[in-house]
Amino acid sequence: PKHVPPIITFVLGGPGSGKGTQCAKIVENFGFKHLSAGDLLRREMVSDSEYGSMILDTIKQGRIVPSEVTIKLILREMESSDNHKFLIDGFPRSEENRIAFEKIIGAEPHMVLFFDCPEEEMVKRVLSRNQGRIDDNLDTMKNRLKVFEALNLPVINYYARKGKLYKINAVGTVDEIFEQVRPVFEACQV
Ligand code: UP5
Ligand code: MG
Repeated sequence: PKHVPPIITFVLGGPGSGKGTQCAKIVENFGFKHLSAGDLLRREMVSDSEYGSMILDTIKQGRIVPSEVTIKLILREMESSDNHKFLIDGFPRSEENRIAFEKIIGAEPHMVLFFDCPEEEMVKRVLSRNQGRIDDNLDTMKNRLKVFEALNLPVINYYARKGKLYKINAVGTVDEIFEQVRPVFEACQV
């Protein structure tokens, strides 16, 4: 029901750190609604949207789409969902994203997961994914890593200072990593 305040978990980590893969397992086990900001942008890009070409150019360069566009897509999904527990994957990517979102929602996330993965492992995963993503090439990947470090790490540090950050070692098999994620959700009473 709409009157229940949303429970929001942000899922952060570098490009190819395994956010999407782990979110699928969290959904299976803990019944959240998964919203990948990147997936929402890619879907908007191929729809007839006025933002289509801007999103394409931005993703190709590994840069960040303006907050108002991404937030609009996320809010649309939250409002049309009958779930009130949301995993927001790959957002906020910058302090500007974070501040804009928290202002609109009027609340902070309950917790923030951070998948910590070495760069060389992320590069290896992204370049071997082979799903036709326009940003899965070495040139764009270099930029995605730079943008992650410069703009997303400050968000991660912000939530660490607030005591909301759960850092997960993102190296290992999918199941090994999920065994670090599971207790975080088991301990959180929502
Ligand atoms: N894989 C997963 N786990 C593995 C493991 N434990 N061992 C070995 N392999 C593993 O995984 C990546 C690949 O690795 C897959 O092939 C997987 O099978 C394998 P995945 O789960 O997809 O990782 P994820 O972290 O989700 O990687 P993704 O590439 O989606 O991360 P990005 O953050 O780069 O991509 P996103 O889709 O979030 O954003 C794309 C672009 O959209 C951004 O660069 C930006 O331009 C734009 N964007 C915005 O502008 N604003 C936003 O808010 C969001 C996105
Ligand atoms: Mg993803």
